[in-house]
Amino acid sequence: MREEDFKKIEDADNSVELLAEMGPFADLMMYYRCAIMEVETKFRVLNEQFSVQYNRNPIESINTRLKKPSSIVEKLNRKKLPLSLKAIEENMFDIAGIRVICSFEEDIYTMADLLLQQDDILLVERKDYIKEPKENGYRSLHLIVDVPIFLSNEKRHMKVEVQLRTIAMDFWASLEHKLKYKKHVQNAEEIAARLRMVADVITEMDQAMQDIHNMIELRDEMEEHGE
Ligand code: 0O2
Repeated sequence: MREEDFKKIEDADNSVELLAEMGPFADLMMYYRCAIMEVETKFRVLNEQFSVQYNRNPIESINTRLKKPSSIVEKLNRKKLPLSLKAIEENMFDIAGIRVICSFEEDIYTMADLLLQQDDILLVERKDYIKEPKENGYRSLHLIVDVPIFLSNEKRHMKVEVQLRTIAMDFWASLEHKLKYKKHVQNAEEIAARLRMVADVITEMDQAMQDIHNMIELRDEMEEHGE
């Protein structure tokens, strides 16, 4: 693709007509949308099975997003990568994003393991910001996975970024995200310090909720066995 085509892509966030003109780029975005559908369905299937077999839903909600064209171009420029579809596919693994919100921390690891066990899923990268939170207090489990999509004439392998978090981690990250993208925030340091403090509080809370949940599950099991 030519440089001017990428300029058009950058301007095309709100213009479906313009994007439709960008044949190869629009195709690539369609492949990523298909990859999101594949991975989202895998999580929904797991949640459904848990709901029937264990009478509970480990997944609270799932959000998906496709990176905006302008953000793709901005990231390519920032990383000094060429403006090409090849550069996007080979270097940008967060075009297709899926966020899985779980009630409990253990469910995050269960869901991640169950996804990674599937024989068409390949793990490309794993970042565990729960075991090792970021300096600012950010916690989540990040996976980059390779998933095949089956089109009418070919099979393609696409990368999808999966973020798994508890409800509390997600609540925290949404608020912190606002701080990052606001340009002129007064008291930014104080806000960052309070966010770090709250991150510790929710880490403790997640742990306490997990413990209580395990106690309830154990009691249910004992009752089932007539103990
Ligand atoms: P958006 O708008 O959510 O997409 P990368 O720059 O992506 O190649 P990086 O930064 O090492 O590499 O990737 P990482 O650490 O896996 O983080 C990618 C995404 O995780 C971010 O995407 C955020 O969604 C989330 N994330 C990571 N760190 C933080 C954090 O400190 N606070 C919050 N709120 N979210 C975080 P984007 O592209 O930054 O944003």
